[in-house]
Amino acid sequence: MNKFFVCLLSVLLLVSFSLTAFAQSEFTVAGFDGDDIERDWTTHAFFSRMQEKTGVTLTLKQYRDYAEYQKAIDSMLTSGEMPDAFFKAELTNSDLVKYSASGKLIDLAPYLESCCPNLSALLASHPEWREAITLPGGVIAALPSITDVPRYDMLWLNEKWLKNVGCEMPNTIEEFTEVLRAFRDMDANGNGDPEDELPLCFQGPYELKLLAAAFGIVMNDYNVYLGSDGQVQFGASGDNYRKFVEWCANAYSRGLISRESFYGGATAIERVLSSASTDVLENLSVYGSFLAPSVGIYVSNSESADYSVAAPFEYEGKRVWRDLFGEVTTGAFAITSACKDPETLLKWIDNLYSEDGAVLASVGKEGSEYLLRDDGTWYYDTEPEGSYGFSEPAEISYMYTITGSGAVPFYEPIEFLKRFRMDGYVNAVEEPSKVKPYAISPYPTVYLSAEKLTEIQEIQAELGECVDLSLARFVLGEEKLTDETWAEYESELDALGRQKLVSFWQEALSNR
Ligand SMILES: [Ca+2]
Repeated sequence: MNKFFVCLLSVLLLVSFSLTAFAQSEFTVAGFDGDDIERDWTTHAFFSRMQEKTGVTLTLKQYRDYAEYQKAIDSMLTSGEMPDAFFKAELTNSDLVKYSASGKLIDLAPYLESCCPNLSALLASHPEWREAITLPGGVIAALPSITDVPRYDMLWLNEKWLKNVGCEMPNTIEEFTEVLRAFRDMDANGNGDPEDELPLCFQGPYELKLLAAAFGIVMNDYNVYLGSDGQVQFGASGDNYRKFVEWCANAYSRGLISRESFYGGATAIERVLSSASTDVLENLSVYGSFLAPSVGIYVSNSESADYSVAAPFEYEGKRVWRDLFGEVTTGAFAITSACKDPETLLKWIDNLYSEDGAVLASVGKEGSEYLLRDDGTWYYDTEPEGSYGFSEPAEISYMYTITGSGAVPFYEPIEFLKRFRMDGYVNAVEEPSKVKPYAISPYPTVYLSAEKLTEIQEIQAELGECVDLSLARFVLGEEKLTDETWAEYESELDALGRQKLVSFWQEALSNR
């Protein structure tokens, strides 16, 4: 062997050594995937498919108990026994503030452009998404779960009943009231008994407050919203809110709201069904309308096609509805200071911000879990090779995908999901899309320390309860709504710290 060759060989060896030294291919990753889902990360198809695709191997530590996981995060990030990264991380905004300040979670912002072209493109086209994941000071401590697939708690209406009683889809709260009356009086389900219809159902004051949108009010869990003038307002008081409460109390006293809406949801159908004979049960609808994030909460697959989402009702020329979750869920993927090669992990995760990767995460693999038609629509293969067959697409979700039970760091593939067509199934994107043009987030994402949050939660515990309990009492008629009782309600809010709560959220805006 001549000298030149030996030299060349050693240079090549050196190069390959340095490559293996820098490009790590094995990482430890911890995360949460709840116990409501039978899913084992260590044997799960998603991770092995990602390994085939990227050459990156993960040693996975899955937590199934949320409280245990939250404790584990704290002990991992304080004792120093850290994984390289957190996936389905469920890190709260307070966690992100705390652990990026202590240096345990690294700032991902400097890496995004070079390592995450898919995510960078999304953030460039949606500056508000970038803003939502950026901590004060410009740090990005974690990557988000992003979706513009609409996710709301919506008003579903039985269109079959609308036809039966000769009504159109209502556009205002007044028209809706007429529809509910017709449902109550006209044997809308056509079984000969005019007494077994439940015109409007929901689960408690929290869900009912969404309907305040029909009176122009959209507020967050603290009952506040950011007005167009930049001022934070308390939503559960004032004239419009009183009109809403009056409407509810009226509707309840006239039998338009089911009593069970305040006393546990499951009993509503049980009460009606207990009086019916079993052969009627199969095809008996009892729900005229309900507030719910998905139709399946109240009715079975065979009935679900009867229900449509109502567009928000028009009030003073405007339609609004609460965007419950927003498009960005923060804290879904983070890298710790223990990681020697953040670039490789970031390239791995960036796959999930592309359509291909997001489909693999949320639907599965073409030809295996789903099948494409020539026109681009797709459906679930309910009998994939080597399996016993699926009874529901939901089963596929547990076995081959990682969605559900916590936020996946990805960009949900909305265009792909719109092309789902399968007999007997509602397209989960199309129905909620009716609400999308009117959906607003009442208050933006802010990053607060745990101490700050505790401070406000003490006020919220009493004030929030006062709002919800008072609503329930007025609606159920336990407290008659008069000028006097309303004034008492308003002064109770003041006594419990309404102004302090509003000022707190006003100030929190300046920390963004
Ligand atoms: Ca009936």
